[in-house]
Amino acid sequence: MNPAVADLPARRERSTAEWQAADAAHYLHPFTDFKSLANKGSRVITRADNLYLWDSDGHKIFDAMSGLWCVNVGYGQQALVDAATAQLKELPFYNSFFQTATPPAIELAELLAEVSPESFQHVFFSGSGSEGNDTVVRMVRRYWDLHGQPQRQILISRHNAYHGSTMAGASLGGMSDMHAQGGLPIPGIAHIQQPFWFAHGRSMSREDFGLVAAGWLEKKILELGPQNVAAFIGEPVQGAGGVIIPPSTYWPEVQRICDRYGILLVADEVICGFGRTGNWWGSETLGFRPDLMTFAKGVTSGYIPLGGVMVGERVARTLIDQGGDFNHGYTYSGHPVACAVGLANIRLIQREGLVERVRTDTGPYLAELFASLADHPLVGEAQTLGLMGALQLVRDKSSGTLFDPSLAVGMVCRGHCFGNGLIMRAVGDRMIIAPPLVITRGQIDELGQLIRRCLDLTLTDLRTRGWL
Ligand code: PXG
Repeated sequence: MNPAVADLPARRERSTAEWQAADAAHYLHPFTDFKSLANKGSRVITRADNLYLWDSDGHKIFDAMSGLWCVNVGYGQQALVDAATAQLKELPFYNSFFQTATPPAIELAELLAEVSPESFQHVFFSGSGSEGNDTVVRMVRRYWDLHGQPQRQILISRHNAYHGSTMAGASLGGMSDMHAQGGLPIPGIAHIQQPFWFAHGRSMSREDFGLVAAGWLEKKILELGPQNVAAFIGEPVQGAGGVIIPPSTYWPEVQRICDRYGILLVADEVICGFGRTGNWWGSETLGFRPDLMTFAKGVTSGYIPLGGVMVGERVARTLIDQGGDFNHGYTYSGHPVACAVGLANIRLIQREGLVERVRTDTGPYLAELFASLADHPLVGEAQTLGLMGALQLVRDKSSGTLFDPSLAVGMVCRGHCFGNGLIMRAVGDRMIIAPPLVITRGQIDELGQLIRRCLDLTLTDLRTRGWL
């Protein structure tokens, strides 16, 4: 070993209080009220294996969120560690800017084409999902420039969508709290309502509502002028927005509308990609054929940052055949270590048959569990698709009446989950999960027991507070 490395001090073991003090003194966390976290103290996660995390007090936690929707193969996969280690030794970095490339980036591009629908033969790498969506904005505008329609600038997205936190990503996203800071959205982005049946469509059947919600896209296109619209972007299933699973009629109708006006269709597959919905891509499960697909997270199971855009033939042919320089890219586009981990990750998913397992075994089994949780007095709607699930908490089950949002009932439930060793997220009053794809039937049973216990504790708590 390099003597300089041997001399490095090992990481100092610290108590939770010491970690929290140092954290509060120096570390600004994403999407966080810094002052309130500093007063409360972070939960410090120190290690992980399979589906489980341990915190600095030694508590074991069932991670039903796969880190942040990304650890698809679960924690502790030696093949990914070995791939990173070998690549770090051989070639830790080289760029792809000046007519150079590295073997892992080339091989990963090849493998991504293999696991994608036939029309996707090319990829543009980024370092994250947000950067991937910045690439999308630049790429679709470049596409229309090359087609002699530079006025086609506008990308249409949806309220309550999440497309990242860069200027373009946050603008494409439909989170009002994000738009409220920093002068967003940037020009050339328009939003329509989301296809959220429970919130916006309960007066009609899901299928009818799906067509109505897709119709909002057509209405917006006509309002803006089809000649000005570059693309429509959406997550096949909205993740951060609360696992909003659209009616089956929605995406095929969106496809028809985009085709009708020649508008590019972009699937943000950052959460849905790499097996989450039971196919390699969420758009395959939801029945549409995008022109571009943004990915990140599951491409490396979160072991190392990597993202990108799968570029379908329609756009690729234009960029390649008529293009000239595309003046866009990141230092870490095609980072060799990240790509080596991506390769090991995808090969592992293939070898273990995880995508098929989600589609034919664990996905349907999770659906059965959620169907059984639907009888709980707090649950107004229980939905899953593959290994994503949402429980809508309601004040009155028979009428589906929601709680007053200011009570933040979802956070009460989340508190009980945390206290009982379960990470389940709250988005408003929707409790959501997206466990690693390696989850077994036995672990789904374990998850079911934990969720039911936390729902029961929440019910008792709400009654004690007089909120029910
Ligand atoms: N698109 C989608 C669909 C995402 O879910 C991004 C883009 C941005 O990716 P990066 O790698 O730039 O973060 C995401 C990220 C949440 C939460 O609260 C979700 C994400 C990120 C942070 C929090 O569920 N998704």
